[in-house]
Amino acid sequence: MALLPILNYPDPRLRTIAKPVKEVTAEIKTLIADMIETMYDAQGIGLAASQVDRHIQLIVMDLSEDKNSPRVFINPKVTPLVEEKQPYEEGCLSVPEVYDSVERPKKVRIEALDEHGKKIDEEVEGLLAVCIQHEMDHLNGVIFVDYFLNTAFSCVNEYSEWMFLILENKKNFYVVFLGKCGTNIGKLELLFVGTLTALALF
Ligand code: K1U
Ligand code: ZN
Repeated sequence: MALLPILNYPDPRLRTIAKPVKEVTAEIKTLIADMIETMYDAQGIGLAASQVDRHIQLIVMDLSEDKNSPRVFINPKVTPLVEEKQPYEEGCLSVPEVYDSVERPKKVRIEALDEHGKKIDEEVEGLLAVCIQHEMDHLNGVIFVDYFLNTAFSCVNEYSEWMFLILENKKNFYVVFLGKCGTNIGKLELLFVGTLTALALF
């Protein structure tokens, strides 16, 4: 078994949409074992293949106290069963040290295959419902910070010769000065995403 490097936000590879697994080959079985080891090593309760740069529909999870009951979800489909949403303080192994509340449907149905090709069809609530929705987001290129970082960009020529970003999340506004108007902002996107990460940590 091997520990796999986990991609960190804002790595653009985390935005890749995962493809279905066609067959559980020996290579996929090795990946499952490596992902479980990586999840335990990182002290996570779940891990999506996207986070280790494998863009296939594969999730591992272990919600047990003793960390001895790993579960595998292959080609998962998750359907909300109720409109009611519940907040949960989420973390993400791809966004170290950031925790924030995300509201998700309280009860969902999980349809998937396990590592033996056996069908999973469960109606779940609580941490399993939270975690499977978080991991499904990874397979779809969505990261939990997307739920609470709304951003706006503004260059206010009328009032100032300076370019600045107005960043807004659900708690605060931040103003980040970029430079004088008319200067090269070719790296704006990178700076923007990098700044968001820094501010998320703030
Ligand atoms: O997908 C990931 O990044 C793993 C993530 C799963 C997750 C945690 C909490 C809510 C939703 C999804 C983690 O495991 S982050 C680590 C973490 O938050 C945690 C670790 C141990 C116990 C409880 C939470
Ligand atoms: Zn995550």
